[in-house]
Amino acid sequence: MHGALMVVDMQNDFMDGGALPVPGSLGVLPKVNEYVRAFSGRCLPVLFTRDWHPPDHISFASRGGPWPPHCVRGTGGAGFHGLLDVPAGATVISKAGERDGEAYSAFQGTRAAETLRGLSVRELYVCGVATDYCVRQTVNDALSEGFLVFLLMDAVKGIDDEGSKAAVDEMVRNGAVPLRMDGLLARLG
Ligand code: VGL
Ligand code: ZN
Repeated sequence: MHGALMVVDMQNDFMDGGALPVPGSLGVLPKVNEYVRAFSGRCLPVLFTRDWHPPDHISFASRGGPWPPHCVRGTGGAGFHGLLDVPAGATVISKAGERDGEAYSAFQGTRAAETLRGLSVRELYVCGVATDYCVRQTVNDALSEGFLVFLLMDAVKGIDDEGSKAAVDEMVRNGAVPLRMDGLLARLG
């Protein structure tokens, strides 16, 4: 199985109580950890993405953007949640580090596609936050890059419920396959 897990933006600022909280994000954290263990326990690659903004990022309200300041590189808010299982040897993909550009997708301005191809990955399993922003754009770009993409429905959470439903519909229309833990375990064998 040439599959890899991509865990999107499980950072303090996106967790309940953070600067830009995804409501219910802490509720999916245990399931995210289960997926991490399912992959790392089988020596399959696990990649963690992180929003990694400069202090004056264009997406911040101070610059006319839609968001409060969040995930400023090097700050505690940008760190992975303390309960997130990050195995030794996992790959970290930092994104949206340019002052004047937004990048919701883990494939935008990063070496994610090259890294995955270098690992002979053909199937990408995606979980994390936020369904309606970074998960959505990451999945759509992964499909465009030619990966077979599975959306891990029991381990994603969005900022807005309606927006997240629309995002899931869009990802599935684009070719993403919705999957849950039982479906993954069946595929892993
Ligand atoms: C995200 C809003 C702003 C995300 C990142 O990770 O989905 N959302 N920056
Ligand atoms: Zn951001």
